[in-house]
Amino acid sequence: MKRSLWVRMAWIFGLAGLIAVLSACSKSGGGSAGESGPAGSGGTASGGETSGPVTMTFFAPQGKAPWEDNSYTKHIEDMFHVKIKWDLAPSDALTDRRQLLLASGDYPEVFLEGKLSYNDVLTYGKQGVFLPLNDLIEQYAPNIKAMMEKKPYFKDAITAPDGNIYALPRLNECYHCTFAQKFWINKEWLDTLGLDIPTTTDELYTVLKAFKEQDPNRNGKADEIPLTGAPKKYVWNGNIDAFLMNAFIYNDNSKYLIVENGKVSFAANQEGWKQGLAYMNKLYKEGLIDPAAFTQNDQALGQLGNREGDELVGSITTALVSYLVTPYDPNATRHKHWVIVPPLKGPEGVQLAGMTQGIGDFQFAVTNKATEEQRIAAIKIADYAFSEEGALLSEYGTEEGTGWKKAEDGEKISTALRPNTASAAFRKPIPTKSAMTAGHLWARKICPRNSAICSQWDKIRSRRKATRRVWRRRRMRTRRTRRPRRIRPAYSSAPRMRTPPRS
Ligand SMILES: [Ca+2]
Repeated sequence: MKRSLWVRMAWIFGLAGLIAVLSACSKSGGGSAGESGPAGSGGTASGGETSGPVTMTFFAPQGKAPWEDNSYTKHIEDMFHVKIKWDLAPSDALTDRRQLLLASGDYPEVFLEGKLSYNDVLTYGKQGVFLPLNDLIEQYAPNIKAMMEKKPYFKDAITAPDGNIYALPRLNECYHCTFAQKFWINKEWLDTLGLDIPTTTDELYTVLKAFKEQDPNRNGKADEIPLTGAPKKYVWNGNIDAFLMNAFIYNDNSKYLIVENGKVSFAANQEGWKQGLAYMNKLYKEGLIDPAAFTQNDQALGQLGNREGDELVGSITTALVSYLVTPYDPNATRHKHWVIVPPLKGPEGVQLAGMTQGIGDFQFAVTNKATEEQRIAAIKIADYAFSEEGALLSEYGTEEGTGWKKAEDGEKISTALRPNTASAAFRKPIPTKSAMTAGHLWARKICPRNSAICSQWDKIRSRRKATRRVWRRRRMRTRRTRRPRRIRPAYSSAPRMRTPPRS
């Protein structure tokens, strides 16, 4: 998502995740870096030379590739002279597993990606399970310190009421993440109908009405969908109110809180919210909002936007229009029809934009099982994730030239990385399997849907799928020629529909 910023963001937990992913389970035992020697978790030296790598266990979600073989894991292990053992949980059971560990008292030294809520952090911080990181940061984490100075809100957000920092979150200030409650409109259709980009809610109504009634795709059929979206669990800020409500009252699209005269209050029981709902209700009743916007997932949305034939959608609420129209196919042009709509002014003059500061769940915590040596190593690893180098290597892989390279003087990053703007990235060899299992696989977990790496992955995956399909067909053909044809049961004789029909 973001990039350089994202990357930085990845810092902590990207990194952490990364690290976790990287080394995962590990066969454990001896050290891999440096000298050798079993170096259990013991060890007392607090600073300089130690006899062997510091061994410790990190808790993290299972990645798609083994963490222990990941090149970034190895990089970290070498760099910090540590040997990481991995305690991994399936992503969808991460919270349960973490709670179980904490309740049993048999938890690891470090939670690398613990997905901890504010309450978790306070609870376990007060119980002494999570150690205060303040002194460790002060002594061993110059990058985290610098970040707290540079971003006071980051420091505020991670400091508990008692003044301690018990855990660290991900931080991600990518530009398009900061103002991600967006609205996109089909400029091609606006031009066809001689309309301008709407600036108010009334103008938007007029435009949507025109999309519905004036056949902007010029196929002679009333098949246009003026406005679509999707539940936000499937599509980033795809819910209809994410953008529109901000023309009536501030909508953070998450906790629905606002600050009025210095007091925090609830947005969704205010008059402005009611007006916003009434406006959306009017759009819906008049058939301007796609009913599927309340149920469809990202795949259905992509099928709708990228379908062959006439273009059907006039506008969409989401952070990334690439959910709807792909920019990654070199032959695709539809995405060029889409432009962003600035915040609309509502009937009462309200004109706001939802803003997100880049702090996610808490992830990294050091427990009271960690020895002094392990604590220091752990905080240094987390700190490295906050450095530019650490973020870069964890996100894109540890070897420059494999999957990424630094831009030359004057070279624009977007040109180098964006396959859609200059097929440059596609001309480069696709990362080999080993490169993928090294930093890229886990990097995918945190990269934005539309980043170059992700898109390459999608491309690779779809190619593999296509190859498999071809082989399957060949096999079927050979079978048919060899065996006498069996009569198929009636239920399987119906032709399969590739895309569900849309009304
Ligand atoms: Ca039409």
